[in-house]
Amino acid sequence: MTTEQTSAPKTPLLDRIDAPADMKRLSDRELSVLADELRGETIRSVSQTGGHLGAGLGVVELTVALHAVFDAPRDKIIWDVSHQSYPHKILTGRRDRMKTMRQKDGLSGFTKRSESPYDPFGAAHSSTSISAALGFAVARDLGGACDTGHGDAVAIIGDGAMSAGMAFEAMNNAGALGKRMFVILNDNEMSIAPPVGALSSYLSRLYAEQPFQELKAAAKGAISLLPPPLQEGARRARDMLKGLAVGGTLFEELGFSYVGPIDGHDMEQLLAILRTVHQRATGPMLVHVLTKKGKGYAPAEGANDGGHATAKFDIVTGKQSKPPSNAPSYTAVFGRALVDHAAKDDRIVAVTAAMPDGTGLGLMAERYPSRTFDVGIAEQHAVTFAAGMAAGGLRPFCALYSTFLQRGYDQVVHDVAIQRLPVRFAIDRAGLVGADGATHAGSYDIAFLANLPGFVVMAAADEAELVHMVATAAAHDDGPIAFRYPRGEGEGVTMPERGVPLEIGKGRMIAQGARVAILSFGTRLGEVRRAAEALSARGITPTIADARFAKPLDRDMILKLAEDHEALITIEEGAVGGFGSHVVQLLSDEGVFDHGLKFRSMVLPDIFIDQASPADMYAVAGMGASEIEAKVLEVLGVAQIAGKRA
Ligand SMILES: Cc1ncc(C[n+]2csc(CCOP(=O)(O)OP(=O)(O)O)c2C)c(N)n1
Repeated sequence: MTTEQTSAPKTPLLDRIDAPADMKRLSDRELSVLADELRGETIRSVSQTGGHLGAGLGVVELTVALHAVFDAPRDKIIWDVSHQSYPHKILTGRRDRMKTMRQKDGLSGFTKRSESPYDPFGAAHSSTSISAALGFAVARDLGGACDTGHGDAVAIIGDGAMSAGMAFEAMNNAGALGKRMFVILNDNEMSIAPPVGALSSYLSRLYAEQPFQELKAAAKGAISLLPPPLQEGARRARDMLKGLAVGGTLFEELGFSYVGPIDGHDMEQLLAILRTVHQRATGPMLVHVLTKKGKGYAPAEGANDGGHATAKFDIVTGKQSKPPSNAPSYTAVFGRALVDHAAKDDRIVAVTAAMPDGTGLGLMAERYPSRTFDVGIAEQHAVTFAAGMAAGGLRPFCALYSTFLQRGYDQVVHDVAIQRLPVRFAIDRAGLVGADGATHAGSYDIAFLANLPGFVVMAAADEAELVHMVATAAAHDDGPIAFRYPRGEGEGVTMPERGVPLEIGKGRMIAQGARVAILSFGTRLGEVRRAAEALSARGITPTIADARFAKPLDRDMILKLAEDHEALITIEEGAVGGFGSHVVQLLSDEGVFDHGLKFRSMVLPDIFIDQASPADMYAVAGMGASEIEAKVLEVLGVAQIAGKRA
């Protein structure tokens, strides 16, 4: 046995659980102990892999209670966002694979249909669970065929995720359809950052009006009266529920029966209430559960974000092991550059959708709180809100991750682009992002923005370029403008003292070579340079250019590259339909191919790439330096010789 195994706390109950069915044999007392073991196991496994911690710790008791009362996989337990699903994964046959969490070929950090029958619906973007649960409820009632059968549909959604429009759209629909389904509102008074907005205040009022301690006492009192058999107990639990329910809540107005708030760390309460609603519900039911993010692990409980996400850490001290960084992150560079402009221009305002730190807007919020808006998890609103501010004469920067901007696409088209409003889109996490996997990859923004009339679309090749692009966006009042940059650190280049607006639609030459030109859009430029170095050893010197703009294209530069070279290769950190497609359209429209130009376009492949390190994901995509080198050799017709030599 390794030291680690001998020193690991004993988990006799957890060791007996291969699937939720094994939990049915446990007494309520044992379920409580199981929850304690599960909490320890969750902490241990995240300490070894890094990942989402606080949200999972907050739902340990809830996870055990749900699996004890409901009958998965027949009953569909649907975790919203699903960053809190680690305890669920441990209980549903994936305990031994937790050490592979978020790694190449390992478990996903989110629920995933292809990973387990206990994950009936994949997630990672928020606020989808109620819609999905309603879909399952309707499929059940209309006789849909489902491999795991049909039972109840249960959505577990956080107070942060509940603030998004989709959640309300789903409740509106569910309330009207009146089908039996369960929404568990996991209210920990936290999102990634503190939750914002009127709904959050409303939820706080709900339990402020019903003193929690008294409810807890009442619940306990009622449960202590429960005599076996359970039927009798259920009757009493129902009486208890009457005391709990707060009449006239917003949820009831929407057609749900509301129960709560209940203590999500009190197993007795959870079991009693879930059993009762399970037994009695006839229509949509909302159970309001209060939990604490990071519960039971002091460093997470004490962290500002409740230990939302973490690198590997030392369990005793909570200290995270992060590799030292050599260059500032793109996010931080953006945040600082924006503040510099905001200092000079009080029309600059900034919008984030629940990610003030993730998008680098923390500094802006600190310096200019009245000009920085955290709208909650509400990307659609963020975009139209920014459009309104632009129409009203402000200069809004809408800072979103590429993947979350997807949710606001119609707003981008309809509210921003068609009205040609100068909203500045700061698009973070562009390209492949690593451990969060396919759901978080920023693969599509180039394609879905560059096809919009009047849009300016830029990509920074390094952190200095990003500073100039912030300046360019700040100065651009003639319609919408977007600039994208990846997750992680910059290249370590010398930083300009201040950003200088770039000429719209003009690229830059990086190196003059011969025969083949590589036209890069974004941060693959570093890999292109490395490929060029390797090629020079073979006597091939590619010309390298940085396009800077996918829209408008630098027509003159591109046509000149085409004219002066036998082959042209484009590369971008995005899916097909983006920069390369626009270049090929230009070249074909101009008849360049009629004269025999060899053209290749390196884009993300037409697959969803599973989680791994960003470098590994780009290797899967075939977009590293060696693949660029191979592409050059292939297009010049020397690949085979190279292959033979190797
Ligand atoms: C559409 C979308 N926008 C942003 C995010 C990033 N995000 C992941 S978890 C999270 C906070 C969720 O808060 P809550 O629902 O209260 O769950 P908790 O972490 O508090 O358990 C956010 C904003 C996301 N997953 N999806």
